[in-house]
Amino acid sequence: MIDERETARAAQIISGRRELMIFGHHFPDGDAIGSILGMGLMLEKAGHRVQASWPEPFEPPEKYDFLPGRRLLRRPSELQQSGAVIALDCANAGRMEELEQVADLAEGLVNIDHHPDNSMFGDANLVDHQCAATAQIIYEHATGLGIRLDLDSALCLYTAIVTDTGRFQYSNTRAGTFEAAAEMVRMGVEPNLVFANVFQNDSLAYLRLTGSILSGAVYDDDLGLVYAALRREDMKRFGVAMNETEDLVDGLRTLRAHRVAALFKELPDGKVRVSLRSRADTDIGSLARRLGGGGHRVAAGYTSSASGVDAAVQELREELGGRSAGAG
Ligand SMILES: [Mn+2]
Repeated sequence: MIDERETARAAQIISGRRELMIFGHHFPDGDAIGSILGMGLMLEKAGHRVQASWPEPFEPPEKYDFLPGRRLLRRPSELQQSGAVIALDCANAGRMEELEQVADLAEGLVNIDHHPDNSMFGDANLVDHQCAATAQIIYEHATGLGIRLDLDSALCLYTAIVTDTGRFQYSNTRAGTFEAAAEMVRMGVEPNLVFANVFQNDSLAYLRLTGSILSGAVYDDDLGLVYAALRREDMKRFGVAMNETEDLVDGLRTLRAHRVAALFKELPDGKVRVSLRSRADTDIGSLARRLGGGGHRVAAGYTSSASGVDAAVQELREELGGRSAGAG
């Protein structure tokens, strides 16, 4: 729950400044992008000049090209320092990477997020981990923030909610999530249009990459761990970019009786990014935090300090094996 005084404090920071910068996290997902664009449009309508960004690599995933408000987006290097910053979907200031410096110098910092481990780094913190998506917090507190939803911003926020709830299937989906979505549909958002753009928009190369990665999946019965690896040579062989692989881990989650699904991605610099998903009874958020990452109870990630995919797999096995099922 968010205290009204907190919303009032955020409203004061926002209403006092014409210039606003809205930042999301490294490798933004649908919630980060939808929230940035949706809130950006609402603030623009309220008379603000908005610049929106996220850390490099600044490559908006193509599947979100249908969302309005992309004119608000700036590369980090094109930003002009001005006014206050609103950080969206960031559990801590470090998630903004190089933009954290810009936020430090800003005339006020508003933190809007739904991660349970949010560090409350803002001058005002609208943090509610009961909300399925950051976009839902924006929706619920719009009036208090002095902004209003219209069809364009509703399309962005709806897309954010759909992606962060796994199309209303994950354990974060509550009645309030449907209520927010229902209001957006009432305003004219077409669920099928979002589906077609976000979930029926893969390239043939991506489809083939998925097949190849899934056919290499391994299941560890003792740990209930299903995992697969995406190596740099796979990306090159299939011609798929890193920003297309956000949902690849979901292909592993349909396996019967698994506890944890993990996708190990070799990054361009050779480090290994681990995306984790779990069933509701296994808290992988705290596991990811122990390994230097973060996230939610059932969806989290970290960048492994182990060298190479095999070592990263071993590291995760030890973490899962060393702690009993359902710990945390
Ligand atoms: Mn989110």
